[in-house]
Amino acid sequence: MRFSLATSAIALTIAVASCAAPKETLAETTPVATETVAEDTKIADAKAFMARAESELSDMSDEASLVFWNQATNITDETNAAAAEVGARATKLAVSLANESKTFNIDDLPPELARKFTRLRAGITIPAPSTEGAAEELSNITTGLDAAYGTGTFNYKGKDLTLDELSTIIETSRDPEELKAVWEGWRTVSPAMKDDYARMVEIANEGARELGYTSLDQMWLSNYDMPPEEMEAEVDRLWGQVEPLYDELHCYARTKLNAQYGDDVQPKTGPIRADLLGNMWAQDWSGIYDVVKTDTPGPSYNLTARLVEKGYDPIKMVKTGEAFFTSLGLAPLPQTFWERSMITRPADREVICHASAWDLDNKEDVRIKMCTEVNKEDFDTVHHELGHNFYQRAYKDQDLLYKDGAHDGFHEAIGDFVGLSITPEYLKQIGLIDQSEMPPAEADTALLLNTALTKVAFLPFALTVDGWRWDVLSGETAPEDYNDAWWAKRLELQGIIPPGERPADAFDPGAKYHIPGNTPYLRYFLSFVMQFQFHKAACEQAGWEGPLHRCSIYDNKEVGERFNAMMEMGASKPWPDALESFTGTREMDGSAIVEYFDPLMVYLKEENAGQSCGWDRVASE
Ligand code: X8Z
Ligand code: ZN
Repeated sequence: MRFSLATSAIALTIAVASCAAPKETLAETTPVATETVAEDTKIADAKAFMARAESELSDMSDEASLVFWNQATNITDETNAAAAEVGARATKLAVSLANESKTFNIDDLPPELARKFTRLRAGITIPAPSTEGAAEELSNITTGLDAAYGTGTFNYKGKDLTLDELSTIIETSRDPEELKAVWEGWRTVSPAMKDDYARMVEIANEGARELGYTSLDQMWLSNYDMPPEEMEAEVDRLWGQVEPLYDELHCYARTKLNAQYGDDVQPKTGPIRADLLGNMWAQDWSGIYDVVKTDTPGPSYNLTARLVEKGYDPIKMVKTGEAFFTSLGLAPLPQTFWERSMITRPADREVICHASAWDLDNKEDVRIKMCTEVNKEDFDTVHHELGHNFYQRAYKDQDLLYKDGAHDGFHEAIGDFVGLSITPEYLKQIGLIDQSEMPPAEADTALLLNTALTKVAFLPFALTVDGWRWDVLSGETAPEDYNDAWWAKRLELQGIIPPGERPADAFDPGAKYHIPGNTPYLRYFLSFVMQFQFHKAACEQAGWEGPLHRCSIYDNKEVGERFNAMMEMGASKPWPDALESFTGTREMDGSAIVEYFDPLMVYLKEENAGQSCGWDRVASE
């Protein structure tokens, strides 16, 4: 139904997830005998309404998906206008159906049907109110924000550089002046978005209120089969489990950066300078592996170099990703995937390069859109995106409103879970490294550090993005405080600061795709926790007894079967049911990621001994 990474115009995202209502509203009611006929009529009416709603939404989705695809893979005034037009119609349809659905009392319906009603009401990512012109204004804004991000460039040393080019500098340069210039440069793209963003928040909140939510953040948080406040408490609980790991990594990285750059650039104490972490948003620190690497021996090969040496091109990377999924017993991707996907950046037009996976017809027209380069990061991203496509394919026979992840974190976790099986043993099996290059056990710390720079460093970033956004959507943060609130969250959760004073008109959140693109971000936090839970469960199913980071489920059909059974459920059942079917537990749990990194944790604690770890979580003025 929706795209796994919804581009902004997809206000259509009707199907996104689960119950807005507290659980008891879903409880089965036993009709009293005398009321049976009336009850039966009510249920029959509700069924008829839902059948019509799903059919209309399906037609709209087919039409809109193609228009959005055409815009994302060829940004022009015409494709923007077409996307804005269909986006407005899609929002109107979704909102009017959600409002119409209120004439039915969910308490009167059997659970299977009730679930569809709650999904219909809570699942619109950016709702408009039914006021004349509101959906059009909203859709123009979201399309414009998306395009502004997608076409953004910064002129550095006389050349207009795209985000990929600027990102490469952030990853590879070790000159703090250059890093600062490029980091600040990319953030010149977003001040122009700020007023539109504030207006969008206003309209979308009116939309959320009309649908019965106090504000849009509450509506987003209503998609997890529990009341929003319980879900927020769940997030806090999970963060509590993994935060100690992040704190040690932060401390360790800061020491190494201090050794690299000196006290003037990166002091030994306090927060870390955001532009030194090897990534435009400091969300993935693996770019500075060479700066922070352990004193212990690491693997002798470098996966990026190895992919290049072995003659991989972007298509071969995607084929290799597909082969992993088929090794689990899943059917290969359809021929149309190869004909219709955008796998590299086209030279002749502007596109939205941020990777995404699409399902154009809710049946088999699955595609990815990536500007793939031959490196380790994109090898991982290929698996991530294919995870979305294989999930979409697995639930294609569900009813429209159940064609979705069990919750959005599941959708994000599928491909990454598979990616955790890209172990040295697996690389050997597919011929990327030789037996002689298999890293010995003593290389584990280095291997784990490399993975932690991607997986652990990310966790507080994900919380920053939606922590900031929830406060914006709830009205707690006013437009004039957008940027300060952003940096307050960055400091509190990630322990990072900008490389210099931020200009008065800065709108730094807008320089991250998912803000102008309106993709909720909590999903990635959940995914980064749950993918380790999936991995641990799968390794147990496979009878693996060694350390988790050495386990690969490649070629394991038994695991594949159980995995597919979970995926086939789509969103048809509350997510704990899906989780239980694959892992045997009904709770999200950070203990698997903690166990995975345990040997690294021991090392980091030793290395950090004597350092004054941590930072003041609130800025001192
Ligand atoms: O946006 C993505 C995917 C598409 S759903 C490439 N990710 C987040 C990001 O890039 O910020 C994957 C990890 C986090
Ligand atoms: Zn994704």
